[in-house]
Amino acid sequence: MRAVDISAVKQPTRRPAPQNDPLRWWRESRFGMFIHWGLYAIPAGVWQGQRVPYIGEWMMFREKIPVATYAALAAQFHPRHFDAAAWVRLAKQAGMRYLVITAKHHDGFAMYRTSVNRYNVVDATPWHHDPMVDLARECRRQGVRLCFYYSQDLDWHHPDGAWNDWDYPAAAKNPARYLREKVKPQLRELLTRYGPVGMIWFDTPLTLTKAQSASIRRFVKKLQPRCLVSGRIGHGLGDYNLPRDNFLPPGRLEGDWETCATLNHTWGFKTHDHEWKSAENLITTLVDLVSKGANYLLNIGPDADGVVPAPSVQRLRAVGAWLERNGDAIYGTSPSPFRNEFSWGRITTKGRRLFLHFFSAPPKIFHLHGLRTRVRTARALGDARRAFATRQTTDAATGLPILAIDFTGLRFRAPVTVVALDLAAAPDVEPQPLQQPDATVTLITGMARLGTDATAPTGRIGGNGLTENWRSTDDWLEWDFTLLRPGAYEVNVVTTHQHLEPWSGGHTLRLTADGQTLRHKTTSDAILPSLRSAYYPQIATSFGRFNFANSGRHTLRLQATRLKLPKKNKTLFSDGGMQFVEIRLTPVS
Ligand code: FHN
Repeated sequence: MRAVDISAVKQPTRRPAPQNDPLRWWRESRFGMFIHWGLYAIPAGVWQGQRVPYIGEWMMFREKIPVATYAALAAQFHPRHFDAAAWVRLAKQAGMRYLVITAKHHDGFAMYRTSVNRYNVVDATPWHHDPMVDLARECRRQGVRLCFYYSQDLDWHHPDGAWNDWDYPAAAKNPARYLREKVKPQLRELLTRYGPVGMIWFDTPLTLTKAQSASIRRFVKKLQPRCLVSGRIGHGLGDYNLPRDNFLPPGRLEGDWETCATLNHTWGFKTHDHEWKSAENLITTLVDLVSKGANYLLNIGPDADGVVPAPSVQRLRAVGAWLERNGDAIYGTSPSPFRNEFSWGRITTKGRRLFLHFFSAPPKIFHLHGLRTRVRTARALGDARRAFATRQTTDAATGLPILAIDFTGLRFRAPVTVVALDLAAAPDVEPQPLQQPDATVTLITGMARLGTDATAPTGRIGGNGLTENWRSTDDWLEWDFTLLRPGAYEVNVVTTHQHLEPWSGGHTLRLTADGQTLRHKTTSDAILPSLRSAYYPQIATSFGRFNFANSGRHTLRLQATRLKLPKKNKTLFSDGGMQFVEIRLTPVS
């Protein structure tokens, strides 16, 4: 199956920060609504009586539907229940601060009035109506930023757009003409007819050159200088980064990120996709992403009548109810000062405030390792009357600062209870991996030193927190970490893969620490029960045990001695190298 390679997209690395930064509203928002709505909502995943696998909006491509046949769907598009005010209200109720709607998806059909051709919702449907006018008005009225999704490369309707080779011979395609005749004129319409646009959410850059992507970016900025450009403009030219769809990173990311995600599995409406993520899952995912420095752009796929599926509405309202109480720990926050996740939950910060997000009831005496800043008070969010007693000490053997909070009387409210710590200064933490109060140590890729036995490494530590292009046995990753308890530790290595790709295991890895060596092949021994595993299974391989005789600083190195790389160097979803995530050390009883 051909699918979309987002991993190949080079991402921007710069982080602009001036007061007047156009990214400011986006950083403060943290949570947005994605809407996939188009002609694909009519077949809704069923073509000629057959359920078509894969995401609904890819129907035309999957079935290689001729342009004329697909275009005929437009005659059926008459969404009697479309209600822009209700859609925007739903975004507000969910606590979402911006809205990104498909103005043109890969099928090439414009969901707004365009003068470029008649293949649009006003000219080609019996509805004869431009929903973007209503949405722009409602977004303005209700205080939500309006943004447009635009597929700038894949276009299965235009003869020069990418990836329709069943109607148009690939060799005859002229992408420059497609940009000139369709993309730019349509962007001009979007950026001049609907008032200020928060962002153009470009998607799936696969064939355009860097110069072409740059010219699209310039075009947008000339028309609306403050309009953002999503990372999927390609070639590192976006204003912020996007990982692959539904991706949750293993730890905090550097720079500005946004994960876009589905509520079930499809983006465009499908009648038979009923696997809805629970409200608990959505809330913890929001917390997880924000704590790691990423926005959460969560999708709804209204049906062809304009109705948002009831399970989506119900779940979004539940997220909104949680945000109503806990929004202070999400909006306008910065990511956790610690790079790693915690088994108990996540952390966000705002100035001198640290928010502890508990995913389950904390123990009566809760410990946090590595916070150097003095804590003044600890209070549950939404219940400021009770202050919890805190005590800060230093571990004599390692010098590690340890905070203890007495949570007697804390009422845990599922799925996430937030406790705010007011600090004497902005949080300052130990930067290296630390043994956690539950005695585990996790060594994530993002906290490693990259080195090589060759002159320069072939592999990289990717911006998304996984290894990239890991295809050399010369390269290694190394961590210094602090251990409080000497003893024997089980060692698990975690690798991953994209859900539509097979896992590539069978690499032989060597781990060395304290003069000991463990060598093993990556085998799928267990899939970690992690939020991350839903789309990117976190595959753990047991490597055996290390014995650490002393507490204090230790160093562990990982190096491949044999990599089992796929014959095809690059696949659509990965660069073909080993996708390493982390090493977990767990004390033996
Ligand atoms: O191919 C598209 C897909 O249909 C959907 O729009 C998602 C949303 O991020 N983007 C592409 C796949 O990554």
